[in-house]
Amino acid sequence: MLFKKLVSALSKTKDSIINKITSVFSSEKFDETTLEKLEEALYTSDIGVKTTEKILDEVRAKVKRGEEISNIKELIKNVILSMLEKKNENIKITSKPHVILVVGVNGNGKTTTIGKLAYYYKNKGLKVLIGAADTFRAAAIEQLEEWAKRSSADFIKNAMNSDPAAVAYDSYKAGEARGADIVLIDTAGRLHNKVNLMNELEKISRVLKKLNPSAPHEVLLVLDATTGQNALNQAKQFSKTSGVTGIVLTKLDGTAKGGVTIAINQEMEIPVKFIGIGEKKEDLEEFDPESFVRSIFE
Ligand SMILES: Nc1nc2c(ncn2[C@@H]2O[C@H](COP(=O)(O)OP(=O)(O)OP(=O)(O)O)[C@@H](O)[C@H]2O)c(=O)[nH]1
Ligand SMILES: [Mg+2]
Repeated sequence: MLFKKLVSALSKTKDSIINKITSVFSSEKFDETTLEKLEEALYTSDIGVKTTEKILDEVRAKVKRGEEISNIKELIKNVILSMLEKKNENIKITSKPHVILVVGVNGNGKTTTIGKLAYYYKNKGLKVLIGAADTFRAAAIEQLEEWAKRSSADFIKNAMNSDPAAVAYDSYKAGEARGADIVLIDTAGRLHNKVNLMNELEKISRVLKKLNPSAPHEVLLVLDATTGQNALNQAKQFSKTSGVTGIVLTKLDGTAKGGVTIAINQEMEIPVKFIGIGEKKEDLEEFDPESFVRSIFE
C-alpha cells in the first residue's frame, strides 16, 4: 500500500528518468556516441555526479569485456542500490521532550512538514507540542495553528514579531510541564546567505541548550525537491552552519526532479529522514532508499 503510494507519487520522476535513458538505447549498440548520450541523460536526471560516474564506469567496464547490456534500467538500479550504504536512521527519541527544530528556505514546506510530523507522532501514541517560532508573519502563526488542530497537538505562540528564541524557550518549558514527548519548532523561511537569519537560528539553539544541553535533539532541514540541483546546493550551504541532523525532501509528488533525492543520499553526510509526497497530513513517509530506487526503476 505504502509502496504503491510512493510509486504513484514518483511517477513523473520515473517517466523523466526512464524516458531519458531508454531513448538513448532504443536502437543502437554501445559505442562512444551512445556512452556520451547516456552520460548526458544521467547528468540531466538530477541523480548527481557521483552516481552518474559510477554508472558510467560500470557500463564502460562491461563494454570493454564485450558483455552485452540487455537491460540498462536493471543495471542502473543495481548500481544505485549497491551505493546506498547509508541506512535510513529514523528519528530516535532520546529525550522527553524530544525537541525537533525545523529549518529551511522560504516556501520549502517547513510548516506543512511540521503539521505532518505532528500527525506521524500522534499516530505513534506520542504527545506532541508545536511552537510557532516563525514570528515574521501573522499568517504563518495561523497556518501552523490550523495544523496543530488537525492532529490535536498542543500549540504555543507569541505575538507577531516577537523574539523567535523566546517562543522556542516557552515551547520547551510548556512541553516539559505538560509531559509532551515531542516538541516541534517552526522557524521563519530564511535565506542561507543571510548571516543575520543564520544567527537567529543559532540563537534559538543556544536558548534551547540552556534548558537542556542536548536540545535541539534534531534539526531537520526541509528542502523542495522541485528545485532539483538547488536543493542539493541548499543542503550543502545549510549543513555548514545550522547543525542540521536530517533532511526532509518535500513536494516529490508532481515533480520530475525527484532524482535529486538520490544525489542528496550519495553526496551528503546528513541522511534524508522523511519525504513529502502531498499536501495532506498523511503525505509524509519515512525515507527508505531501497523502496525509493525500486519505485523508480522497477
Ligand atoms: N504537493 C506538495 N506540496 C507541498 C508539500 N509540502 C508542502 N507543500 C506546499 O508547499 C507550499 C509551502 O509550504 P509551507 O509549509 O507553507 O512552506 P514553509 O517552508 O513553511 O514556507 P515559509 O513559512 O514561507 O517559509 C504550501 O502550499 C504547501 O501545501 C508536498 O510534499 N507536496
Ligand atoms: Mg512556514
